Amino acid sequence: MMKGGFCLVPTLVLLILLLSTDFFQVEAQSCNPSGKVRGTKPPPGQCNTENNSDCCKEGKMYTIYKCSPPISSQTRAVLTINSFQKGGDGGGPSECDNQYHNDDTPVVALSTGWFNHESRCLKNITITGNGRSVVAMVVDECDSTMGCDSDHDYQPPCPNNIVDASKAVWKALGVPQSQWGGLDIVWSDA
Ligand SMILES: *[C@@H]1O[C@H](CO)[C@@H](O)[C@H](O)[C@H]1NC(C)=O
Ligand SMILES: CC(=O)N[C@H]1CO[C@H](CO)[C@@H](O)[C@@H]1O
Repeated sequence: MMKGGFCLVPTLVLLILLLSTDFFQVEAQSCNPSGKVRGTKPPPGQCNTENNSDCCKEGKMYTIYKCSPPISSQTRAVLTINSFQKGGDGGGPSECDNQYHNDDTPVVALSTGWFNHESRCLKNITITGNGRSVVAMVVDECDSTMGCDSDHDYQPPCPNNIVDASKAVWKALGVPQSQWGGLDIVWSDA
């Protein structure tokens, strides 16, 4: 009896290992998660919920990434909204220049993989969505590798396919204000 029981466990472990190895081989060309962070409850006064910013939920696990999907001439992404002004929901000043930016200027933050260690800092990208295009400057990183801490205003880690844009970008694309928040777009280096 006991012998059979002992045998079953290693067999299952082996099976799971084989299955997960297969899975990672199939997914190898794309971008895999690098882990998870556990949400902590924002302290009072933290996490600016202006324009429906997401706040971390205590105990919830959030997936983190060090990479983003491969870049093409028309890279698909999700456009989100952020304030780059002092006191806005973007937390501290922008990583590229340590400055705040007026939300009436077209500026964006890119997910960590696309931000690519500041290599796109202060460069322009062309964003196409809603049938229009706009040129915007990259000023910040939308951090996919961490979140749910004071540096990130207790917001969850960024997904790895985000162009996080000031309201000027949304205006330029002609998206009605009631729909600002999540839009499928494509972007390319300008
Ligand atoms: C980016 O675009 C802005 C306005 O469209 C322009 O003033 C600026 O010179 C551009 N920057 C680069 C690096 O091309
Ligand atoms: C992030 C952002 O664009 N914030 C806006 C939220 O909504 C108010 C009211 O419409 C605007 O004044 C903020 O600029």
